[in-house]
Amino acid sequence: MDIKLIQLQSHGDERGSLVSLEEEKNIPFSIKRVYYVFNTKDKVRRGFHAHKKLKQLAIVVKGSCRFLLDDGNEKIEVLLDNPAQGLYIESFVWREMFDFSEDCVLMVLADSIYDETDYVRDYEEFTKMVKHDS
Ligand code: T46
Repeated sequence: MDIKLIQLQSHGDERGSLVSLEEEKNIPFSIKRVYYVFNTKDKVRRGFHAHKKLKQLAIVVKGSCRFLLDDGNEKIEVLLDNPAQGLYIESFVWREMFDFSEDCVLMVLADSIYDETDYVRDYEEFTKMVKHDS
């Protein structure tokens, strides 16, 4: 599986750093929704689903967390700990997020508004769908 980590240009000077996110420029889609996960409790694991259509870019703007990405053939863990780096997650990739630092703020840009029918929350169903697809 190809893990796409997008390097975002950080404009730094003596005042600090700034990262800009622009749709169809450094973000490879039109941004329809932004959400963020924070205040995560110790040892919590989130996600446990794939999306049928949704494409997203995950950026840890503070702290760190890990993603497990699984395309049905391969499972890869990715550490996100850099606010100038985005993890691109395409459709039909099972994801779990874990090892959140106490201060973690995980921001996600999405190419569509929230739609519960786009979620595949059953792992068996997910593996059948990706095997059927390939
Ligand atoms: C994903 C990973 C990385 C909304 O009402 N609107 C929204 O835009 C979202 C994302 C969620 N919700 C509601 C649905 C649930 O009642 O917020 C609650 C928590 O959502 P969920 O359990 O899906 O959260 P995670 O952290 O397991 O997954 C989220 C995204 O849902 C998902 O698309 O890829 O982050």
